[in-house]
Amino acid sequence: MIYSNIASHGLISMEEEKFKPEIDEFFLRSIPKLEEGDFLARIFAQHCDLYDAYTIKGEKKLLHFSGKLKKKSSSYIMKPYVGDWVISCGEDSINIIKSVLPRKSVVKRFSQKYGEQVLAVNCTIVLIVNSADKNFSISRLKKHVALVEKNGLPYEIILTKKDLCEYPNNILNNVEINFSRKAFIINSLDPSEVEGIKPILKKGDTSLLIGPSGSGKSTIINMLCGKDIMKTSAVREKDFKGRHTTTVRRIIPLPWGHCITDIPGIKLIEEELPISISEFKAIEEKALECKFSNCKHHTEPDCAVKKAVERGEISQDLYNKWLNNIR
Ligand SMILES: Nc1nc2c(ncn2[C@@H]2O[C@H](COP(=O)(O)OP(=O)(O)OP(=O)(O)O)[C@@H](O)[C@H]2O)c(=O)[nH]1
Ligand SMILES: [Mg+2]
Ligand SMILES: [Zn+2]
Repeated sequence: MIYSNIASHGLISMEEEKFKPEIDEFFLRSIPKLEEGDFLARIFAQHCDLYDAYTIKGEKKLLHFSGKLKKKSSSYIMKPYVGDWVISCGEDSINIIKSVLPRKSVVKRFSQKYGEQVLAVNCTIVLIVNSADKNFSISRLKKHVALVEKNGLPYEIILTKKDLCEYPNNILNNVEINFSRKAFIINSLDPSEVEGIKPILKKGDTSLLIGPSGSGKSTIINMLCGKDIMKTSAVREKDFKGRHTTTVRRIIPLPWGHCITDIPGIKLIEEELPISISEFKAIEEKALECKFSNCKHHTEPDCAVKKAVERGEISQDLYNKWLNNIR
């Protein structure tokens, strides 16, 4: 039963190289006393109740987390996620997850529609990937930033598809001003440009890529690895939307000892946001058309926002509120 699952989901691929996950002090401190046959492993991929993991010695194992075991167990066992360190035991083919070590961090989303959803655990940095082509939307990027800030993790913004962008510097300036931080803009199909983000992917750390489907998350990983590890596919021509190509969460170890987590694209909804962000959406979208990327929509010439207020497309009340709150 388990074997047919492995084959159909392709979780274990034997040609993969050995990889020794690095464990730090934080996790070492919380390891319980191990029994005969127990081993420590980090989860690298998940499909339902089956997990790919690397042991501390660098062996690849398939782990099983059974609901039955969870019920039978006297103590509560947390459901494991990609990124978790677990204590496991068993024969070569079927290993059972006995416990999950306390986590350093959790990235989760919460909405009425989906409830609480864990995206990844034990990440040290999040890379927010949004494409800067026709599909770019500052309010969408704000949603991703808000989600990461809510989870309290450090992050970097990476804008992709620079090659499909008429004025890449304008978008970059706009983003850097809006978020008061430096951002990256790259053509992810060009290895020398992807090289530019390597310094933020430090040895021993684990990063998480989040962004809409089709923004190029898996493409970046393939470039960093120098080979096609993750499947990618073109966005739909009619609306530039992605096709949800990545369906399984997975950590990919990079050659210099950094772990990068790829997850399916996420679509964030308004209710996940602080009100201040969704409320001024109309102004922020319009601001992309202003002559100056650092336009404050006040006294600057050729300001698209002021023009929209004059035409009645943006209400005077909202504009006044924006001037008082944001500027
Ligand atoms: N021209 C251009 N195309 C890119 C760039 N980055 C990614 N693409 C293309 O965009 C498409 C989507 O890329 P993926 O890497 O599959 O996107 P993803 O974010 O992993 O999408 P999901 O797995 O669906 O969440 C692919 O056809 C890529 O070749 C870029 O910088 N420039
Ligand atoms: Mg993908
Ligand atoms: Zn303006």
